[in-house]
Amino acid sequence: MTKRRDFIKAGILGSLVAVTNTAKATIPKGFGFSGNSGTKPLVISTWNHGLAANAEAWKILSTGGKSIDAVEKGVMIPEGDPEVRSVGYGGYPDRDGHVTLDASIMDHDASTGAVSFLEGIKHPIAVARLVMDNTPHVMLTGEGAKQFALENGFKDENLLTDASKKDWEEWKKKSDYKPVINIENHDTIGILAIDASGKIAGACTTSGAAWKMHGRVGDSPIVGAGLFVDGDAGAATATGLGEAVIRTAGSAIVVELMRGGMSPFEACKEATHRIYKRHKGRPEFDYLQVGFIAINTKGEYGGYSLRKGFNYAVYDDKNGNRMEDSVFYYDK
Ligand code: SD4
Repeated sequence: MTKRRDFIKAGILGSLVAVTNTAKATIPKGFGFSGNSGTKPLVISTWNHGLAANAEAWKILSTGGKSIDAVEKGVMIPEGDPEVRSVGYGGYPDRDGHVTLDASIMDHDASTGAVSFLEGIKHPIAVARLVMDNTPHVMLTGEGAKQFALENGFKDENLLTDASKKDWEEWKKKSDYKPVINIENHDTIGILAIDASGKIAGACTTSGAAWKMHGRVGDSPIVGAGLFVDGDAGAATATGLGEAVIRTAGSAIVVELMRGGMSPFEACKEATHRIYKRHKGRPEFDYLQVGFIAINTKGEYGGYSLRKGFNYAVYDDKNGNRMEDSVFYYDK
Protein backbone atom coordinates (compact mmCIF):
# COMPACT_ATOMS: atom_id res chain seq x y z
CA MET A 1 0.00 0.00 0.00
CA THR A 2 1.00 3.60 -0.41
CA LYS A 3 3.24 4.87 2.35
CA ARG A 4 2.42 7.86 4.51
CA ARG A 5 5.40 9.66 2.96
CA ASP A 6 3.79 9.27 -0.46
CA PHE A 7 0.53 10.79 0.70
CA ILE A 8 2.39 13.74 2.18
CA LYS A 9 4.30 14.19 -1.06
CA ALA A 10 1.01 13.90 -2.95
CA GLY A 11 -0.47 16.63 -0.82
CA ILE A 12 2.43 19.00 -1.37
CA LEU A 13 2.61 18.44 -5.11
CA GLY A 14 -1.16 18.54 -5.38
CA SER A 15 -1.38 21.88 -3.69
CA LEU A 16 1.43 23.33 -5.79
CA VAL A 17 -0.41 22.40 -8.96
CA ALA A 18 -3.68 23.56 -7.43
CA VAL A 19 -2.17 26.99 -6.88
CA THR A 20 -1.17 27.08 -10.54
CA ASN A 21 -4.68 26.07 -11.54
CA THR A 22 -6.31 28.67 -9.35
CA ALA A 23 -4.14 31.34 -10.90
CA LYS A 24 -5.36 30.25 -14.32
CA ALA A 25 -8.95 29.82 -13.29
CA THR A 26 -10.13 33.10 -14.72
CA ILE A 27 -8.54 32.43 -18.10
CA PRO A 28 -10.41 29.42 -19.46
CA LYS A 29 -7.99 28.76 -22.28
CA GLY A 30 -6.15 25.72 -21.02
CA PHE A 31 -2.79 27.35 -20.48
CA GLY A 32 -0.40 25.57 -18.19
CA PHE A 33 1.05 22.13 -18.19
CA SER A 34 0.57 18.88 -16.36
CA GLY A 35 2.93 16.00 -16.94
CA ASN A 36 6.65 15.34 -17.00
CA SER A 37 9.57 13.90 -18.89
CA GLY A 38 10.11 10.21 -18.90
CA THR A 39 11.39 7.47 -16.73
CA LYS A 40 10.67 3.76 -16.94
CA PRO A 41 8.88 2.02 -15.37
CA LEU A 42 5.99 4.38 -14.78
CA VAL A 43 2.30 4.00 -13.99
CA ILE A 44 -0.45 6.61 -14.05
CA SER A 45 -4.11 6.22 -13.05
CA THR A 46 -7.18 8.42 -12.91
CA TRP A 47 -8.54 9.92 -9.67
CA ASN A 48 -7.63 9.37 -6.01
CA HIS A 49 -8.23 5.64 -6.08
CA GLY A 50 -5.38 5.60 -8.60
CA LEU A 51 -2.91 5.73 -5.69
CA ALA A 52 -3.89 2.27 -4.47
CA ALA A 53 -4.04 0.93 -8.03
CA ASN A 54 -0.59 2.34 -8.78
CA ALA A 55 0.85 0.86 -5.60
CA GLU A 56 -0.38 -2.59 -6.62
CA ALA A 57 0.84 -2.15 -10.20
CA TRP A 58 4.22 -0.96 -8.90
CA LYS A 59 4.81 -4.30 -7.13
CA ILE A 60 4.91 -5.87 -10.58
CA LEU A 61 6.66 -3.05 -12.46
CA SER A 62 9.41 -2.58 -9.88
CA THR A 63 10.35 -6.25 -10.00
CA GLY A 64 10.73 -6.40 -13.75
CA GLY A 65 7.16 -7.55 -14.49
CA LYS A 66 5.07 -6.76 -17.52
CA SER A 67 2.93 -3.67 -17.89
CA ILE A 68 -0.07 -5.75 -19.01
CA ASP A 69 -0.04 -7.66 -15.69
CA ALA A 70 0.56 -4.47 -13.73
CA VAL A 71 -2.47 -2.66 -15.16
CA GLU A 72 -4.77 -5.64 -14.62
CA LYS A 73 -3.73 -6.22 -11.02
CA GLY A 74 -3.69 -2.49 -10.30
CA VAL A 75 -7.31 -1.81 -11.17
CA MET A 76 -8.50 -4.89 -9.29
CA ILE A 77 -7.92 -2.90 -6.09
CA PRO A 78 -10.62 -0.24 -6.70
CA GLU A 79 -12.82 -2.86 -8.37
CA GLY A 80 -12.93 -4.79 -5.10
CA ASP A 81 -13.27 -1.74 -2.84
CA PRO A 82 -16.90 -1.03 -1.82
CA GLU A 83 -15.93 2.52 -0.86
CA VAL A 84 -15.20 3.31 -4.51
CA ARG A 85 -18.72 4.05 -5.75
CA SER A 86 -18.00 4.09 -9.43
CA VAL A 87 -16.05 0.93 -10.10
CA GLY A 88 -16.91 -2.76 -9.59
CA TYR A 89 -18.27 -3.89 -6.22
CA GLY A 90 -20.15 -1.03 -4.53
CA GLY A 91 -20.56 0.94 -7.76
CA TYR A 92 -23.69 2.98 -8.33
CA PRO A 93 -26.41 1.05 -10.15
CA ASP A 94 -28.36 2.01 -13.24
CA ARG A 95 -31.80 3.59 -12.84
CA ASP A 96 -33.36 0.11 -12.45
CA GLY A 97 -31.03 -0.83 -9.60
CA HIS A 98 -28.61 -3.05 -11.55
CA VAL A 99 -24.86 -2.63 -11.16
CA THR A 100 -23.62 -3.17 -14.72
CA LEU A 101 -19.90 -3.11 -15.41
CA ASP A 102 -17.72 -2.16 -18.38
CA ALA A 103 -14.00 -2.89 -18.69
CA SER A 104 -11.22 -3.13 -21.25
CA ILE A 105 -7.54 -3.99 -21.33
CA MET A 106 -5.02 -3.47 -24.11
CA ASP A 107 -1.39 -4.37 -24.74
CA HIS A 108 1.32 -2.69 -26.82
CA ASP A 109 0.78 -5.05 -29.76
CA ALA A 110 -2.97 -4.34 -30.16
CA SER A 111 -3.99 -7.44 -28.19
CA THR A 112 -7.14 -6.37 -26.43
CA GLY A 113 -10.17 -7.70 -24.56
CA ALA A 114 -13.30 -6.13 -23.13
CA VAL A 115 -16.56 -6.84 -21.39
CA SER A 116 -19.62 -4.62 -21.29
CA PHE A 117 -22.96 -4.60 -19.49
CA LEU A 118 -21.66 -7.34 -17.20
CA GLU A 119 -23.55 -8.06 -13.97
CA GLY A 120 -22.62 -9.97 -10.83
CA ILE A 121 -18.87 -10.32 -11.40
CA LYS A 122 -16.59 -8.35 -9.09
CA HIS A 123 -13.54 -8.17 -11.34
CA PRO A 124 -14.61 -7.38 -14.89
CA ILE A 125 -11.02 -6.50 -15.83
CA ALA A 126 -9.93 -10.08 -15.18
CA VAL A 127 -12.74 -11.29 -17.45
CA ALA A 128 -11.62 -8.79 -20.11
CA ARG A 129 -8.08 -10.17 -19.82
CA LEU A 130 -9.40 -13.69 -20.39
CA VAL A 131 -11.36 -12.51 -23.43
CA MET A 132 -8.07 -11.16 -24.74
CA ASP A 133 -5.98 -14.21 -23.89
CA ASN A 134 -8.37 -17.11 -24.43
CA THR A 135 -10.93 -16.20 -27.09
CA PRO A 136 -10.83 -15.19 -30.75
CA HIS A 137 -12.92 -12.11 -29.86
CA VAL A 138 -12.41 -8.63 -28.50
CA MET A 139 -15.61 -8.00 -26.55
CA LEU A 140 -18.24 -10.08 -24.77
CA THR A 141 -21.34 -8.42 -23.41
CA GLY A 142 -24.21 -8.96 -20.96
CA GLU A 143 -25.36 -12.51 -20.35
CA GLY A 144 -22.73 -13.96 -22.69
CA ALA A 145 -19.94 -12.23 -20.81
CA LYS A 146 -21.34 -13.48 -17.53
CA GLN A 147 -21.65 -17.04 -18.80
CA PHE A 148 -18.03 -16.89 -19.99
CA ALA A 149 -16.94 -15.58 -16.57
CA LEU A 150 -18.81 -18.29 -14.66
CA GLU A 151 -17.40 -21.00 -16.93
CA ASN A 152 -13.95 -19.69 -16.06
CA GLY A 153 -14.38 -19.91 -12.32
CA PHE A 154 -15.63 -16.41 -11.44
CA LYS A 155 -18.29 -16.20 -8.71
CA ASP A 156 -21.74 -14.69 -9.16
CA GLU A 157 -22.03 -12.01 -6.45
CA ASN A 158 -24.41 -9.24 -5.48
CA LEU A 159 -22.47 -6.06 -6.23
CA LEU A 160 -25.10 -3.61 -4.97
CA THR A 161 -24.01 -2.58 -1.49
CA ASP A 162 -26.46 -1.14 1.05
CA ALA A 163 -24.83 2.28 0.66
CA SER A 164 -25.25 2.39 -3.12
CA LYS A 165 -28.79 1.01 -2.84
CA LYS A 166 -29.67 3.79 -0.43
CA ASP A 167 -28.30 6.48 -2.75
CA TRP A 168 -30.18 4.96 -5.67
CA GLU A 169 -33.42 5.01 -3.68
CA GLU A 170 -32.79 8.65 -2.89
CA TRP A 171 -32.12 9.42 -6.55
CA LYS A 172 -35.35 7.68 -7.60
CA LYS A 173 -37.41 10.23 -5.69
CA LYS A 174 -36.66 12.77 -8.44
CA SER A 175 -35.27 10.48 -11.13
CA ASP A 176 -33.49 13.40 -12.75
CA TYR A 177 -30.56 12.30 -14.90
CA LYS A 178 -28.15 15.13 -14.41
CA PRO A 179 -24.92 13.68 -13.05
CA VAL A 180 -23.10 15.78 -10.47
CA ILE A 181 -19.82 16.87 -12.01
CA ASN A 182 -16.74 15.04 -10.69
CA ILE A 183 -18.93 12.90 -8.44
CA GLU A 184 -21.64 10.85 -10.04
CA ASN A 185 -20.18 9.91 -13.37
CA HIS A 186 -16.48 10.44 -13.29
CA ASP A 187 -14.65 7.96 -11.19
CA THR A 188 -13.78 5.34 -13.71
CA ILE A 189 -10.32 4.00 -13.17
CA GLY A 190 -8.15 4.19 -16.24
CA ILE A 191 -4.53 3.10 -15.80
CA LEU A 192 -1.55 3.22 -18.14
CA ALA A 193 1.88 1.71 -17.56
CA ILE A 194 5.23 1.38 -19.23
CA ASP A 195 7.48 -1.38 -17.93
CA ALA A 196 11.25 -1.51 -17.62
CA SER A 197 11.53 -3.06 -21.08
CA GLY A 198 9.56 -0.14 -22.57
CA LYS A 199 6.32 -2.03 -23.26
CA ILE A 200 3.12 -0.06 -22.78
CA ALA A 201 -0.29 -1.37 -21.65
CA GLY A 202 -3.54 0.05 -20.31
CA ALA A 203 -6.80 -0.89 -18.62
CA CYS A 204 -10.06 0.84 -17.85
CA THR A 205 -12.91 -0.35 -15.62
CA THR A 206 -16.11 1.22 -14.32
CA SER A 207 -19.68 0.81 -13.19
CA GLY A 208 -20.35 3.63 -15.65
CA ALA A 209 -22.45 6.73 -15.31
CA ALA A 210 -24.61 6.56 -12.19
CA TRP A 211 -28.35 6.15 -12.88
CA LYS A 212 -27.78 5.40 -16.58
CA MET A 213 -30.48 3.66 -18.61
CA HIS A 214 -30.51 -0.12 -18.26
CA GLY A 215 -28.38 -1.52 -21.08
CA ARG A 216 -26.33 1.63 -21.54
CA VAL A 217 -22.66 1.01 -22.33
CA GLY A 218 -20.14 3.82 -21.93
CA ASP A 219 -16.74 4.51 -23.41
CA SER A 220 -14.67 2.42 -20.99
CA PRO A 221 -14.98 -0.98 -22.73
CA ILE A 222 -14.79 0.53 -26.21
CA VAL A 223 -11.32 0.29 -27.63
CA GLY A 224 -10.39 3.66 -29.13
CA ALA A 225 -12.85 5.53 -26.91
CA GLY A 226 -12.17 4.89 -23.19
CA LEU A 227 -8.80 3.23 -23.82
CA PHE A 228 -6.27 2.94 -26.60
CA VAL A 229 -2.73 1.60 -26.69
CA ASP A 230 -0.26 1.49 -29.54
CA GLY A 231 3.24 0.33 -28.67
CA ASP A 232 4.74 2.59 -31.35
CA ALA A 233 3.05 5.79 -30.18
CA GLY A 234 1.66 5.65 -26.65
CA ALA A 235 -1.47 5.02 -24.63
CA ALA A 236 -4.45 7.04 -23.44
CA THR A 237 -7.50 6.51 -21.28
CA ALA A 238 -10.53 8.61 -20.46
CA THR A 239 -12.89 9.35 -17.62
CA GLY A 240 -16.06 11.40 -17.59
CA LEU A 241 -19.15 11.39 -19.71
CA GLY A 242 -18.63 8.36 -21.93
CA GLU A 243 -21.00 9.50 -24.66
CA ALA A 244 -18.77 12.49 -25.38
CA VAL A 245 -15.65 10.33 -25.50
CA ILE A 246 -17.27 7.81 -27.85
CA ARG A 247 -18.53 10.54 -30.19
CA THR A 248 -15.01 11.85 -30.62
CA ALA A 249 -13.03 8.55 -30.52
CA GLY A 250 -11.19 10.20 -27.64
CA SER A 251 -8.36 7.88 -26.62
CA ALA A 252 -7.53 6.83 -30.18
CA ILE A 253 -7.25 10.49 -31.11
CA VAL A 254 -4.91 11.21 -28.21
CA VAL A 255 -2.64 8.37 -29.31
CA GLU A 256 -2.68 9.50 -32.95
CA LEU A 257 -1.79 13.03 -31.90
CA MET A 258 1.18 11.67 -29.95
CA ARG A 259 2.23 9.69 -33.00
CA GLY A 260 2.21 12.96 -34.89
CA GLY A 261 4.65 14.44 -32.39
CA MET A 262 2.56 16.00 -29.63
CA SER A 263 3.50 15.43 -26.01
CA PRO A 264 1.00 13.44 -23.89
CA PHE A 265 -0.18 16.69 -22.30
CA GLU A 266 -0.69 18.50 -25.61
CA ALA A 267 -2.49 15.49 -27.09
CA CYS A 268 -4.88 15.23 -24.11
CA LYS A 269 -5.52 18.95 -24.35
CA GLU A 270 -6.29 18.89 -28.07
CA ALA A 271 -8.69 15.92 -27.72
CA THR A 272 -10.46 17.71 -24.88
CA HIS A 273 -10.78 20.89 -26.93
CA ARG A 274 -12.41 18.88 -29.71
CA ILE A 275 -14.92 17.56 -27.19
CA TYR A 276 -15.59 21.10 -26.02
CA LYS A 277 -16.17 22.27 -29.58
CA ARG A 278 -18.54 19.42 -30.40
CA HIS A 279 -20.54 19.68 -27.18
CA LYS A 280 -20.84 23.38 -26.48
CA GLY A 281 -24.52 24.15 -26.79
CA ARG A 282 -25.72 20.57 -26.35
CA PRO A 283 -28.07 19.97 -23.41
CA GLU A 284 -25.57 17.72 -21.62
CA PHE A 285 -22.86 20.39 -21.74
CA ASP A 286 -24.04 21.64 -18.32
CA TYR A 287 -22.88 18.46 -16.66
CA LEU A 288 -20.15 17.46 -19.09
CA GLN A 289 -16.80 16.54 -17.62
CA VAL A 290 -14.12 14.63 -19.47
CA GLY A 291 -10.52 13.94 -18.46
CA PHE A 292 -7.73 12.19 -20.35
CA ILE A 293 -4.40 10.85 -19.22
CA ALA A 294 -1.70 9.63 -21.60
CA ILE A 295 1.84 8.26 -21.74
CA ASN A 296 4.25 7.96 -24.65
CA THR A 297 6.98 5.49 -25.49
CA LYS A 298 9.60 7.58 -23.66
CA GLY A 299 7.69 7.28 -20.40
CA GLU A 300 6.47 10.89 -20.51
CA TYR A 301 2.97 11.43 -19.19
CA GLY A 302 0.30 14.12 -19.17
CA GLY A 303 -3.31 14.81 -18.34
CA TYR A 304 -5.98 17.36 -19.16
CA SER A 305 -9.67 17.85 -18.41
CA LEU A 306 -12.55 19.91 -19.63
CA ARG A 307 -13.50 21.17 -16.19
CA LYS A 308 -11.76 21.76 -12.93
CA GLY A 309 -11.56 18.92 -10.42
CA PHE A 310 -9.85 16.09 -12.29
CA ASN A 311 -6.73 14.57 -10.78
CA TYR A 312 -4.56 11.54 -11.37
CA ALA A 313 -2.00 9.43 -9.55
CA VAL A 314 1.53 8.97 -10.89
CA TYR A 315 4.15 6.51 -9.67
CA ASP A 316 7.75 6.51 -10.85
CA ASP A 317 11.17 5.84 -9.36
CA LYS A 318 12.08 9.51 -9.15
CA ASN A 319 9.16 10.83 -7.09
CA GLY A 320 7.21 7.87 -5.76
CA ASN A 321 3.42 7.63 -5.77
CA ARG A 322 1.61 10.98 -5.73
CA MET A 323 -1.51 12.80 -6.87
CA GLU A 324 -1.34 15.56 -9.46
CA ASP A 325 -4.14 17.94 -10.36
CA SER A 326 -4.97 18.18 -14.02
CA VAL A 327 -4.88 21.42 -15.93
CA PHE A 328 -8.36 22.15 -17.22
CA TYR A 329 -10.09 24.17 -19.87
CA TYR A 330 -13.11 25.50 -18.12
CA ASP A 331 -13.54 26.76 -14.59
CA LYS A 332 -17.33 26.37 -14.49
C1 SD4 B 1 -18.85 6.13 -18.51
N1 SD4 B 1 -16.64 7.11 -18.63
O1 SD4 B 1 -19.40 5.06 -18.35
C2 SD4 B 1 -17.55 6.37 -17.79
C3 SD4 B 1 -17.93 7.12 -16.59
C4 SD4 B 1 -16.88 7.40 -15.66
O2 SD4 B 1 -16.66 7.01 -13.40
O3 SD4 B 1 -15.85 7.94 -15.96
N2 SD4 B 1 -17.27 6.95 -14.47
O4 SD4 B 1 -19.31 7.04 -19.19
